[in-house]
This record gives sequence, structure tokens and C-alpha cells, in this order.
Amino acid sequence: MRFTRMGALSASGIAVLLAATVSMGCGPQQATQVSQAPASSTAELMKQRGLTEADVSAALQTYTPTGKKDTYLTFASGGHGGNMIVIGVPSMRILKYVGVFTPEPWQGYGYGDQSGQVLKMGSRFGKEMTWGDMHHPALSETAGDYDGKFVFVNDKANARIAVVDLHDFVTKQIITSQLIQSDHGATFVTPNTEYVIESSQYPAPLGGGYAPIEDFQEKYRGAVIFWKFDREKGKIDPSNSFAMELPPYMQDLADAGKLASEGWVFINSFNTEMSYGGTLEGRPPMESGASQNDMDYLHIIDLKKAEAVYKAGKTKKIAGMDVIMLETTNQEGLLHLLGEPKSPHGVDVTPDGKELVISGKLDTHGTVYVFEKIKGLIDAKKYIGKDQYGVPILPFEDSIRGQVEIGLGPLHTQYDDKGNAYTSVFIESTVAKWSLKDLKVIEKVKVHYNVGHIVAAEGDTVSPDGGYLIAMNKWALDRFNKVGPLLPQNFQLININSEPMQLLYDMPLPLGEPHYAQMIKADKLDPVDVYKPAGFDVVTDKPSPDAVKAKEERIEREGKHVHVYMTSVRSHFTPDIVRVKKGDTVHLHITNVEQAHDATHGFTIGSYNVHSSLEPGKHVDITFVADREGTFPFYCTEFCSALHLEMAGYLLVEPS
Ligand code: RUQ
Ligand code: CUA
Repeated sequence: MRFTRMGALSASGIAVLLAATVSMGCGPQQATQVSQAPASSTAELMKQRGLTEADVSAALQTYTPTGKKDTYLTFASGGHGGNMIVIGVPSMRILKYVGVFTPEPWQGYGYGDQSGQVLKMGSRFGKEMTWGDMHHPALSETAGDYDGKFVFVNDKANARIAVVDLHDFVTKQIITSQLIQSDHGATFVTPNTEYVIESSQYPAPLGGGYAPIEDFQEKYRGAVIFWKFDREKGKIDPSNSFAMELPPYMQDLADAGKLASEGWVFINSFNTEMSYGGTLEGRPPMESGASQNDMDYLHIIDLKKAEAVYKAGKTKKIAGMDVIMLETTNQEGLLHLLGEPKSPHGVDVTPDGKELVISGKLDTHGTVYVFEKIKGLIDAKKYIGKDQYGVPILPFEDSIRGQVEIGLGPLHTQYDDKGNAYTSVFIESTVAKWSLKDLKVIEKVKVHYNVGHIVAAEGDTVSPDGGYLIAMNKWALDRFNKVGPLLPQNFQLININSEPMQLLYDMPLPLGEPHYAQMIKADKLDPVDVYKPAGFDVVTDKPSPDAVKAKEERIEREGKHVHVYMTSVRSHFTPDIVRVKKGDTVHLHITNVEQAHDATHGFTIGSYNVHSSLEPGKHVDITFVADREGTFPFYCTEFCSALHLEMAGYLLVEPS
């Protein structure tokens, strides 16, 4: 559709056209789309495209006709992109990128006062970070099951945690403590989301100061932070959060106990050798220094007890955080160590909470620990010794049920509804399905290639669904058309209900490097369609005090500050002419007064780096200094209507 002679239409004619555009979507792209494939029978199509029966079966399991929806949504880390990716399953269609640690222009995320403040909250030592290394999303839980309300994510590089509210899929908070300098055991939630867990990866002096690397054992430390989540406010409450000092091992992934093990937290570690590199200084590189011992240490934390110790005030303030120091931890018996096979990576509590599966990168086994045995050893104070920091060590043999021979480089484990576990096997590039009951591998499916995390439907909750699993592969090699030396990641969807398991779909993901994801039943989510009432501040989740109603648009000057109270509605901004003087500070207060589903506008001023997304009902505030005189067109960036191109105006910056 093209309207080149709008002048010829009457006002009512325009209204009719506008309504038509709404119901038809955005004209031009939807014009004549003719299928390229010649009509033909299934058999002919298979021959033509070289498809096997298995290919067709796979296609039928993933193909989702227009208008049909997915059964599951997967929340995947966007890796270095610092954003989160929402993917429909089984179609593997990308539904959204949610801006989290990185500015995201489409959503106007990081380009206005509200979301700019969210990004600023994540500043470290006064420096604003514009990217993040996102690893592990964690959906909020109620009684150990995903409740579809929030999702938390971490930034490994800058030790940060973000809260995304699933009522509108918007990042509401970024939080960080200068106590630690990186994280990896994050984010994991306790079964009712009382706490969001963040543990450090690379030891450093607590609080972010300097200490000579030679003092590694004395001055460097790890830590775990228990961030208190306030469900009502939808925010983490730092004033009720606390941390525990940990020995300078490299703490890795973590998991919270559930059901039988609720109230306990498990964190594994590598580099119990406390090697710190020095390849030009006559010491071995970290990778070999850290791989000397046969066992590293699983950290077992009694969170209930730790919380009581924190509440009793037996803490020390470091970088504004209440920290339970190791000495207190040992006096109170809050932490125990337990051997785990060489260079472990994933620790995954079973759905009943009774056992934990730990896999070591340099060990071919998955080791199954029994929580009851561990608890018995702790209660009986049955130690094989203490580490140099005075933390008691429990006997390995007495704490396990057995080991399952999985293959080369087992990493992460998920569960299904039939008592099976699935473990990613990095070096072999397979996913192994094995029986929890008899610790035997049932079968393996090849993946392409170097699988890191895997995610099964609700696969780390108290009631996994089975059905689908996604292998999140780091390398793609020969899977897709060549696009230069930097290749996409490869998400592979696998049917785990079928026997044997069936690889269904390859989804290239041109963002690096997603680590973990969680897959939730789509019907558990119920996000809003529009913000109501119009004038909503999406960060405070309240109507904005600066919200603008139709007919109340105005421009107010207070000295050198010009406040512009503006509305947007198809297809104009009011006011559409804004006059200021060079040097004025301009405060734009824009409310999209639309309440129609999908009636989103954008607002941008060229050369001033001003941009925002105005979803129906959303209010944004944008502040900038008009430091260059000139004529600046502003316009709407979303093709919102037939008169979208006319949805424009002028900022006139007069010489002062
Ligand atoms: S972790 S691949 Cu990627 Cu953060 Cu196991
Ligand atoms: Cu509003 Cu285009």
C-alpha cells in the first residue's frame, strides 16, 4: 500500500485508511508475498529438497503455521550482547531481545531517563558499563516451580545481577556489589525466590582493592552474596542482603537445594590449588596449575543458619555489604567442603531435592551425591580434616551413591519427568541420557558442536516436563552458510520423548555467547498488552508524575530549563514544534496515550542521540542539553500507520 496523494483525501477518508492499516499490519512489507516453492506433492518436495523421512518428521514437529503459538518459551542468555533472548519452542522463533546490561535502541533501553537510570545503577566504582557477559537466567519460583513472574540474570564480567519483570518483559533493576569482581554462580534462586544467589568466580581482595598477587592465599577471597528479593516491590532489597566470605578457590556454578534439601546451597569450585598464573614469571599457567589435585571442593552452605547469623549482626561491612567472615562461618558451622572430581563445572540438584549431580570437565563421570548422607556427616561432624582456612572437609566416599560413566567432558545436567538425567558432554559433542535410578547411560545423541549448557522443559524444577531439550552449542563449523570467521552459536532442539532421541532443528544464534537458558510453559506467562492507565513509568511500575494527558500538552520554561509535555497518538506528536534557545536543558516528557494493542511509536531527534520507544500507554522522560543551534527534525521510528511518515515535527534551537 502506498499513499502518495494524501491531500486528496478527506478527514473521514483518512480515518478509514488508518483503521485499515491497523488491521492489516504495516502495509508495504505485507504486499505481494508469493511463495517461491512450486506446488507439488510431499513426495516430490522431499525428492526435490533431498529430505529423508526423519527430516520430514522433524519438520512436522517444529513447523508452526502462521498464527499458531508455541508451547514453551525459552529465556536464553544473550552472552556478551548483555541482553536476554526469548525463543518460542518448538518453532525456535525469536520473539524478543530484552535489553538488560547493554543499551537496546529498539526498546529505547538506555536512551531515556528511566532506563538510563537502570543502566546507571549497574555502574562499578563510578564507571558506567555498556555491556555485560550474561550467563545464567533464573526464572522466579514458587515451591520450586517456575511461576512466570520474574527472571534474573547475571553479568559475569562486572559482577552484576538484573531483575526482569515478566509482566512486561522489561529490566527493572541492575544491582552490583563492589565486594566481588566477577561472578559465575549466578543467578540461582531459592525455591520461593527469597534469595537470588550470586557467587564470585575469580578471587580478589574483597571490596575491590589492590593486593600483591603473591599474597593470593592470605589476601584474595571468594564470596557468595544472598540478594534478598522483595516480590511485592519486584526488586532486590540490598538492605536485607548479605554475603559470606569464601576461601580463594575459584567458585563455579551453584544450585539451591529444594524439597529435601531446601535451605541449603551448593557451589562447586576449581583451582583449589590456588594457582594464580605467571607464565612470564617462572610459574605454570593457571590451566595447569589449577589441575594438579584429583579433587576440588563442593561448598555446602547452610543458608537458614547463615541467615540467622547475619540477622544476629555477626558480620563485617565491606563495600557496604554485610559479610559473614570465614572465622565466624567456621565457628557457626555454616560451610562444609566435600571432594568433587577434578575440575568440576555443573552442580544440579535432582527434582526431588534428594541428590546432586556433579560433573567434572577432566573426569568422565557424573557423580551422584546424596543430600541425606551429606547432612548425616555434617551432623555427626565426620570430617577427614580441614582446609587451611579452617573449613571442615567431609569424606567423599560416604557422601555419594555412585558414579555414572558418561564420556569425555561432562558439563551440565537437566532432568525429565521419567527419572532420567541429561548431561552435556563437551569434548564428545553429545548429550547423554542416563537413568538416575541405575546410573547407566541409556543413549547419546550427537550435537554440533561443543555443547555447553543444555536446557530441558522446566528441567531444573521440582516437576520437569520432559519433551524438549535444547543443546546450546559453542561451535557451528559446517552447519550454516559461511559468514566470515566469526560463526553463530548453534541451538539444537531435540525431542527427548522419542526413543531414540531425535534432533529436530538447528537454530543459528548470531550473538555470543549464550550460556544457559530456562524453558517455561508458555501458559504460565501472562504479560500485559498495553500500559494502563496511559502515562506509565515502566521502571517504577507506577503512573508517572509527569504523565501527559491529551489536551494538556504544553511547553513550560523555568529559567534555562524547558519542559515539554508531549503526547503521541496516530499520527502526530503534540506539540510538533518545540522552540528552545541554545544552551537550554530540554526535558521531554512524552506519553503515548494510545491504548490499542501494538500501537507503538518511537521518538527520535537526529544528531542529538535522542531516541525512545513508546509502547501503548508508556511514558518516557528524556533530558538533554540543546548545545548546538539549528533545525532538528524529530519523527516517529515505528511504521505505525498510513501517515507514519507524517508523524514528525521540529526542534528549533535558536541562537542564544
Ligand atoms: S557456564 S558452558 Cu557456560 Cu556460565 Cu557452563
Ligand atoms: Cu508513530 Cu510512526
